[in-house]
Amino acid sequence: MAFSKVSVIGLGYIGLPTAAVIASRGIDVIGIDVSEKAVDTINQGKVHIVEPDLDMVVQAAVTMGKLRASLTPEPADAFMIAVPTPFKEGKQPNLDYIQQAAEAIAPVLEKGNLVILESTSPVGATEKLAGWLQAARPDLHFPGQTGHEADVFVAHCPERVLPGRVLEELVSNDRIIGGMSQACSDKAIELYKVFVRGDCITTNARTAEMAKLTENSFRDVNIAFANELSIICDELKINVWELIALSNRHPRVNILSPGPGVGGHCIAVDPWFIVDSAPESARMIRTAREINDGKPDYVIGKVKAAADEFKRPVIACLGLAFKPDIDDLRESPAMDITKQLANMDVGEVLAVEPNINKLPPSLLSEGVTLVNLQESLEKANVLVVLVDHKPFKSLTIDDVNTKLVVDTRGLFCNK
Ligand code: SAJ
Repeated sequence: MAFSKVSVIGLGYIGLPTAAVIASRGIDVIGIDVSEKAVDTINQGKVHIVEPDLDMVVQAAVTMGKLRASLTPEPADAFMIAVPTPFKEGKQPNLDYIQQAAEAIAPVLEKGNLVILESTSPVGATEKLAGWLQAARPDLHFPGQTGHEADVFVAHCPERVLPGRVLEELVSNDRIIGGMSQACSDKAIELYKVFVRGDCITTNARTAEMAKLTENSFRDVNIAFANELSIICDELKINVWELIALSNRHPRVNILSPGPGVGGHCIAVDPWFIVDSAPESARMIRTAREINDGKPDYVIGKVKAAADEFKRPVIACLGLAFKPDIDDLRESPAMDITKQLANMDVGEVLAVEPNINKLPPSLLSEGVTLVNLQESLEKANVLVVLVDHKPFKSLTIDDVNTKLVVDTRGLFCNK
């Protein structure tokens, strides 16, 4: 086998599943992370992130002796970098984690190795990665974008999996393989073929970087269109959900769903990488971001207006996660809205989140109380639907007809 040992740098929600899936194909995998806690947890066969079935796959791989975690890089045939690329002040991409990963693996690199950048990255990041590796290892030859013979192969292969379906999509999704030369792409395909059932399509590194950003921007722009429509429809007293359902009957129209804003770690971040690279030209992409980022304040305005109808309003926020049927509260517009409502003292704020057992400190400190759905129905005057979790879908109009409802997800649109 061409790859007998693979190293995955960054054991987060992409790196850990990738490491475990490759290990399950019989390859020795060493995962590297800067968090001692993550390393210890994984070496015990456990997981520190929530993703369906991940615990089983990690436990099996560790028990078989195929997966192990460490703080220190060691030699391997291939290195896959899956570290975060957040943005810094001014919405500029922060590549520090990629640089640190490059500096960590550089001392153990050997001729013939493959280095893959999986992290979502601004255009040009893979070239920078090769530059950092080159600076640390002047004895080795790294590829330039033009692609000449190199000792180490470098490619960008962006992750594209959906949180909640990671293990399935890791295997079934098509992969974009952006080698810094054809030889780099060929080498990277060999590795992905080990576990990917989807097609592996080759391009250059810059196009691969832009493709990932484009996918998430496409979704952001389309959600912004739906969110803008929802505001226009409020003004014109039209039910936006009915409107979208009618428009989507057209064979070439497919409008997404409005909501309380866009959450998660990707769609609300990645478009800014395009804006940062082409600030003059990326006008629609920037506006879409602004529309989606403005939606929580718009929802808060509606809730305040509803609460004003009551002397001592009790407001129940249904859902805190960033999308349905997950427990991830980070970067969630529902969290933001709930927190702000409590902070503004609009009334007593209750939260219903069936996927968690206790509230995060940021809501506890604002005096928010976690209740179940039934209790919220008994106590609240104002009901704010923020996430369309499965348990909420069984609610009927009769359950809520004594309350004012701010429904950001269209839960009651057909009822
Ligand atoms: N949302 C809406 N209306 C919609 C669809 C989504 O308001 O019609 C909101 C959701 O409620 C959520 C946010 O958008 O707050 C994002 O959710 P999502 O399920 O659309 O996407 P993510 O962030 O979980 O994962 C995305 C995926 N990208 C695309 O679907 C183009 C995933 O494939 C990427 O791998 C991931 O980003 C990533 O890591 O970049």
